[in-house]
Amino acid sequence: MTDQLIKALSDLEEELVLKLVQERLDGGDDPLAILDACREGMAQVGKRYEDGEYYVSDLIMAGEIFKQANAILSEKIQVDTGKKRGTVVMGTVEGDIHDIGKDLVVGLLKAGGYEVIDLGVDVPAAKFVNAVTEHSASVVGLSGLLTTSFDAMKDTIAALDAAGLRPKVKVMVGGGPVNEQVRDYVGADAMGADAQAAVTLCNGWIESVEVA
Ligand code: B12
Repeated sequence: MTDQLIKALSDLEEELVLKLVQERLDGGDDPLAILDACREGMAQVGKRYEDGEYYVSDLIMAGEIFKQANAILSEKIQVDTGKKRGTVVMGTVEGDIHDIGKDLVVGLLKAGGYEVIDLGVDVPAAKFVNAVTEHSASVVGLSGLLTTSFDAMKDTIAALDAAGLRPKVKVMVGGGPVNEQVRDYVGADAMGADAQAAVTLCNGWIESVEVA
């Protein structure tokens, strides 16, 4: 069933993807496992684009299908409403408009009890700096899917440093091509391979605070 879902997304079979997602949910599958299959499908779309089989229009189509699947799944992901663990400023860095992965991270962080200031996509460094100051955030999450985004991540972290904020915030980075080498290059505290990793990192950094 998982393979079928991966293949359906990879083949851009919109109706079939949504039907399989619903069937798996109805069958009691973990929404996060279903999301993982969708993510794998997206990776295959990327590969087919790289191989010249798909065009940008197909990437757009894949993005639309993924967002619809995610909308169905997000409703089933339990939201922790009792605690406010801390504030995270999230965004996709300047020059990059990919937001599917960033939105998943935002969704899981909210579900995990974090207040998330979502700055959107193509976010200039100064906007991160202002948001951290305004919201007294303890964590900054930078998303980037393009290799050209690494320098934007580096510049954003440098801007936090120049504003005197770097000792006060933890910075995590993520997105398709981000790995430990990239983390080291941009000067982040940690990288996360998926949305759950973002929550695990924040849980490790922020002590849980009960909201009165
Ligand atoms: C869908 C898509 C698009 C859509 C985006 C729609 C949208 N609203 O986001 C559109 C059509 C707009 C698009 C445009 C482009 N794209 Co595009 N796109 C993709 C594709 C197929 C899927 C990306 C995706 O959504 N994946 C699914 C999500 C769930 O995965 P994810 O983003 O990696 O996120 C997960 C983790 O990485 C992690 N994570 C993400 N962020 C963060 C942050 C933190 C802090 C943490 C801890 C974790 C974390 O958690 C997420 C959930 O588990 C990828 C292929 C791929 N393999 O990724 C190409 C890809 C990223 N695109 C690519 C390219 C080249 C482009 C364009 C330049 C194409 C063009 N010629 O115009 C433009 C660039 C536009 C721009 N300036 O940004 C290349 C990048 C190559 C490179 N080396 O830089 C890829 C890799 C395709 C390829 N194989 O060539 N794209």
